Amino acid sequence: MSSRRLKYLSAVAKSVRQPRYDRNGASGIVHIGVGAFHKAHQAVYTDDAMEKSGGGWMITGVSLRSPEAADALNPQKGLYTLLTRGPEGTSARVVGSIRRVLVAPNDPDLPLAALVKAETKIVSLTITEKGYGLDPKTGGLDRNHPAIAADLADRESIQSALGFIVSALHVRKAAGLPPFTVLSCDNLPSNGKVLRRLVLEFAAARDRAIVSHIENEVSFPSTMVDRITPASTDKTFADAEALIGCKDKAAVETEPFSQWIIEDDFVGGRPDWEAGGAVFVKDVAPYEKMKLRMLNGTHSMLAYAGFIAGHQYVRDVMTDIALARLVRRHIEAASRTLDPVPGVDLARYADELVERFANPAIAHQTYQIAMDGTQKLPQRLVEPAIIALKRGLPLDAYAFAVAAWMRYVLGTKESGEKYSLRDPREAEIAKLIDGVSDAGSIVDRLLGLSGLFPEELTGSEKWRGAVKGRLEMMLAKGMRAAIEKESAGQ
Ligand code: CS2
Repeated sequence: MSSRRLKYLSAVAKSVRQPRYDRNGASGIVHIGVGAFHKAHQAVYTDDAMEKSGGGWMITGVSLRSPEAADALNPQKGLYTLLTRGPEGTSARVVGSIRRVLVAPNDPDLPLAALVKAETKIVSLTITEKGYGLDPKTGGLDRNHPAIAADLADRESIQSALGFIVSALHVRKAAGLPPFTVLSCDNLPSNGKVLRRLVLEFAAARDRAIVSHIENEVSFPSTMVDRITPASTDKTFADAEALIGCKDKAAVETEPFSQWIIEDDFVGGRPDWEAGGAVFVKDVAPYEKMKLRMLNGTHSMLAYAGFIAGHQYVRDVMTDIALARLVRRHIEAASRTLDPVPGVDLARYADELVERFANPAIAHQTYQIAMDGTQKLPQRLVEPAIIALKRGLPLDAYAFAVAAWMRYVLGTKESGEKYSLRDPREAEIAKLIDGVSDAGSIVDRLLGLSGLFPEELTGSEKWRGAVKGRLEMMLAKGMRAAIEKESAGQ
């Protein structure tokens, strides 16, 4: 194909949905972490909001590390294609809500300048679990987090998301400008409350004068975000070009389902995100727990077991009859740890999850989901396992999932091929299990990984035995046999 690169809407095929609102208006949002998920989720809701109710909410993106998003989006004036892939085919639309992306390591003054502009009303984040610097042991700030440690050691340094937020709030206050709302869009429980706590602790350590201002004037609504979004591939770019008629190096692909539940607590106003289907509630917690335990917990289980069993994609897992049965079991076990979720029929939600995982048009890698396990396990598997233990519910689903994680962190496939865990605690884990090969010792050592498994679990013989038995099977007979055995027990 010899089409031109996406830059002007005039070059986009007329049949493709594209923004008609004024893209030159104010940028009410600064978003930190412009990855595929943001482009398939919040940016789309914002596109819908501006389409329906007008502008002023253009997004200025900030990348804390990689220039990749800026390199793809900036030459396209922020425009990109969203491909929605369902069993019935792929559709495309061009999203216009992102104006440009600033790369913090190139010049931290630029993101800071965007954050302190009067027109900035919301600072939102998708920086993944590990970006927050949450110490799992204390629930407070991890002062060894590299970017946070750098920012705390030197007041001139701004490397972490917390550093940008606190510095910007300080400058705004000094200039007599109102603060902004800080909106976490990551898969952490009570993400707004956690972020508030971390911001306050960071501010107390670096800039005490700003603490009471943050306490009294800044809001941190919690949100539940959901849309399965695999990393873009060459096929994403090729399909986008075929559908819109321009080359697009920033295209993303996603599933038809999308959900966003938000606490309505915005200090400087917000876009009409309801236009895209966002739901505003008083308390997001029940929805977050539902999603983290039923969707993400099952995702983690199927990613570890599936990866070791040789499944590259989630959709392959779902055609493996025995493993698909364990997916069902996990979803149902997780649902039994929940209190009622207002307006949600959990049985229907469970059916929908199975359908979403099985979507044959989405190539979602098990290896992608497997990354950062130490950051994901607490809210996805550990919390519901503790509830199950307390309530006398079966532990099988969680014990199998955690055993699969323990098998995964050995870092070697059954063929002997090595892989990287892509986990911030990878080196620590390798050291911890160095030289041990029997299931009992591996379980003991990994259960002792600081901060990950609380006393309720490490002190339970029942839990330890349930995990050990499964890991033993995985090591002695292989993951396939372990899956078959587990599934036959159902
Ligand atoms: C996945 C999530 O990579 C992962 O850990 O479980 O990214 C999942 O796809 C999203 O939370 C779905 O909303």
